[in-house]
Amino acid sequence: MLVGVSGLGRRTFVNTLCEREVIPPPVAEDPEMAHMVEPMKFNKYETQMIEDGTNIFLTTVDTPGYGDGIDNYSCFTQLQEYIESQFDEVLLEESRIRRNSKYKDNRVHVLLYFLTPTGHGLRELDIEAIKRLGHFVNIILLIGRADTFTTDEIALFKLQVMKDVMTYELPIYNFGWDDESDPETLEENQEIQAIVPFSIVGCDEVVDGDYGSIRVRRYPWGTVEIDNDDMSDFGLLRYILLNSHISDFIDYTNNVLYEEYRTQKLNENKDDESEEEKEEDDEE
Ligand SMILES: Nc1nc2c(ncn2[C@@H]2O[C@H](COP(=O)(O)OP(=O)(O)OP(=O)(O)O)[C@@H](O)[C@H]2O)c(=O)[nH]1
Ligand SMILES: [Mg+2]
Repeated sequence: MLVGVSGLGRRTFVNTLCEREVIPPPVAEDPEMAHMVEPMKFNKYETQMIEDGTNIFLTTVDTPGYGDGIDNYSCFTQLQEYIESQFDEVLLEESRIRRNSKYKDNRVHVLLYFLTPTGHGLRELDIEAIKRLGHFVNIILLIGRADTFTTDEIALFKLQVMKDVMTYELPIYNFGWDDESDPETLEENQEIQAIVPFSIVGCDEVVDGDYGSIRVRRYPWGTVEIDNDDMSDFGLLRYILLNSHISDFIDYTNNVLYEEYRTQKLNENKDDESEEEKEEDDEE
């Protein structure tokens, strides 16, 4: 799932990630309607690709309209309801006597949260959203349009963002959560954790380089190579999302986040039932 205020490059990111047009370009806006704020939408796109010999079925949920209003609480509620409703579906499916073998798991395994490149750390909107959603979904922070920063500025911005994450105890996905994993994996994950939030630059065109084609974003004064680790974290994030951590995200969602939700839901139901019983007893 992609969440972030308008124009941070969500569409460009997904299309660069999948190397094809998963999300089509927006239709031109009618100037007469420009003053109208449209409600947030959930747009689903499905795509299939082969990564390192593995077939990947990727569903992308884009949420245009997020954070566009003056009051954005309804966005948080809508997002939470969307994510919870997928959990509820699994809960319902689990309780069926005859399970549907064709059942498709629609849970959101990763929420990519795009931060605005302000240079000022997190905004209230970001903090509130992460607080509300972080217990239901793996949130990964990205910095959209990261090419607006200089090398020093991006380092400082990342530091500020992580300081805010600590101060407000925000439940973002922690790559180093499993300290029982083997030392090599743990070290690797801790290194990744030190890079969060990922700086992202979306591809604009593909040019021929000395060793094959290079994906770039071209400016009047030079070009950014999207997959060059010195220029952005896109290449690393792509590897994490589609290769190294794909099963970690799915497992963490199922074994930790969903399990917590399930326990809480079942307890609530039990409380409701015992209250009903009590009321019945009182009536008698
Ligand atoms: N400078 C810069 N511009 C970018 C980057 N990625 C995308 N853009 C540009 O930003 C504009 C918006 O990009 P989209 O990918 O449509 O962004 P979006 O988040 O889907 O936007 P909305 O759907 O309008 O909310 C386009 O003009 C892109 O070319 C980036 O990494 N750097
Ligand atoms: Mg878009």
